[in-house]
Amino acid sequence: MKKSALQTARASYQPKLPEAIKNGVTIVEGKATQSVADQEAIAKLFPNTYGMPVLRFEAAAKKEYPAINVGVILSGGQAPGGHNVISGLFDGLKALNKESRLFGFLLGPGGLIEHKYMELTADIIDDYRNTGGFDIIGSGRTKLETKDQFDSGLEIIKELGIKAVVIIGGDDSNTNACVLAEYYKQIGAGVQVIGCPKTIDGDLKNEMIESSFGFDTACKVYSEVIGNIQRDCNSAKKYWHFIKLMGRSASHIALECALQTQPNICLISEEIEAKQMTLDDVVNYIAEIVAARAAKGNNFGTVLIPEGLIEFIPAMKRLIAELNDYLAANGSEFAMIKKSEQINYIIKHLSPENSAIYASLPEGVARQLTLDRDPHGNVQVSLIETEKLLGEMVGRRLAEMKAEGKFVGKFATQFHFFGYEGRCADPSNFDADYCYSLGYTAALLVGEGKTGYMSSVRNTTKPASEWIAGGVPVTMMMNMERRHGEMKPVIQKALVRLDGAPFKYFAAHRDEWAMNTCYVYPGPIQYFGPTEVCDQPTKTLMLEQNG
Ligand code: FBP
Repeated sequence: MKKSALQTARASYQPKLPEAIKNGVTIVEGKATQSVADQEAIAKLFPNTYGMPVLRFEAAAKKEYPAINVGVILSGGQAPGGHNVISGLFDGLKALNKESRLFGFLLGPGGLIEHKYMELTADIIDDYRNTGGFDIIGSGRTKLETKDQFDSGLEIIKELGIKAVVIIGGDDSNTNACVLAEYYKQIGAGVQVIGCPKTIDGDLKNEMIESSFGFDTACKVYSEVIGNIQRDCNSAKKYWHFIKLMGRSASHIALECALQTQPNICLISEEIEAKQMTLDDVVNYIAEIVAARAAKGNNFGTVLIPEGLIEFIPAMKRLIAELNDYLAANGSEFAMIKKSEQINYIIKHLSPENSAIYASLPEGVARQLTLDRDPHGNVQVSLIETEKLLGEMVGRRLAEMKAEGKFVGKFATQFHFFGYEGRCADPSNFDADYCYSLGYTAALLVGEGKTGYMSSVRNTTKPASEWIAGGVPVTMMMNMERRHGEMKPVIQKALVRLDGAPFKYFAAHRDEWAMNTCYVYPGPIQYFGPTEVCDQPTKTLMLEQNG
């Protein structure tokens, strides 16, 4: 692998660890825990792993540990810092016993089921320290959920003498990790399962997990480019930039980027849903700000749009649900309709409310809603170009306002989508340290014989030496939710809280940011330099922890 100058210099960065786990450790157990909701149902489904205490590691005299073989899996979308979780895990296992070995299952959970793996030796690990990406072993979205899969995994686990599997993933992958932990314990397989909280989306967090890794770096990458666009925008003063930001469902990324860059407008899906806003309400909200800025001679601005917005607009949600049902039942008839007639065909066959909304959509979006479907026949919401949808509809609304004498300016647009470019960036110092600590902590949980736990590192707005490392029982984060028509135990997804400090701060400032140009230009992530430039956590975390 040819290395860039930064990669070479960055390879020698030694990530920081909490002081308490640098040498020997002892476990301090908290009280027995309960799931966040549906206690009876979850306790029944997890008789062997429910109710375990929260664990905290404290410094103690060094102990002897036997050599342990461990398997690791990267699951789901890439997030900066995955390689540091693996290097922390590797170093942690070697610190327990230098004969310990680490095996990586290839291309996600599928590697465990299909017995595809590689041993991760010191040379390989060294090549990937402090780098972005998941390419060391690859990732995948195969869901680990059936008994056959668990049994197939157990065959290779036994063959390699593996005592524990560490699953690095988001809420669904960690839910499945817990189901696997429960199953292996129930059948007496002697295999531990530990989870690590990953996702740029930032929606795997709760009282004990302060943030999922990768959120920090991804938001800093997006904020850098948003800042650059804002400077361009403020220089030429002639475009409105509509910027869609990744984050399948929750709006944490959009909110954090708004806190970092102070755009003119940022939409928060959770607020739009809470206020039961229609698509027209959202369009009017943006158009009013464009018109008010134009009245002051400012025909430019920025709008941040969370990727999941469409599904949070109640009327759009109803339209998508009807389209899904209608096309599932009448797909073959629809396939026979001439392309030029398809939109009219759908308009004629939907209920009056949904038909009116569908007819009001720009043609490109209407087509996306009916043609681009996933293997289950559902609309691929993340492919919908929401930024263009809103830009076009705002343009139409402004034309009406112009005719009414309510808009006096010009409206020219540019569109952007920032997603994949942030998922594999070299981890920021925060993510490099946080991930390494999560991996190292996972090794300690394995060494202490724990299963059904998620590695947890808290107190993260303080210097790394003061971070608190331990484990949280995964069942503690669960509730029952309807999935594919059935009630299932799942880790509760954390959406943006409208009563939380980050949203409240944003809401208190957004009117000023809308009318005045208050852009902030964060610049690129810095890996070397003063701590106030290089080591800051996200604004979301700072506000959540410190108000
Ligand atoms: P995870 O939840 O698996 O971490 O993935 C998050 C994410 O990056 C979302 O923000 C995005 O909607 C999705 O993955 C894209 O998925 P894919 O990589 O399959 O296109």
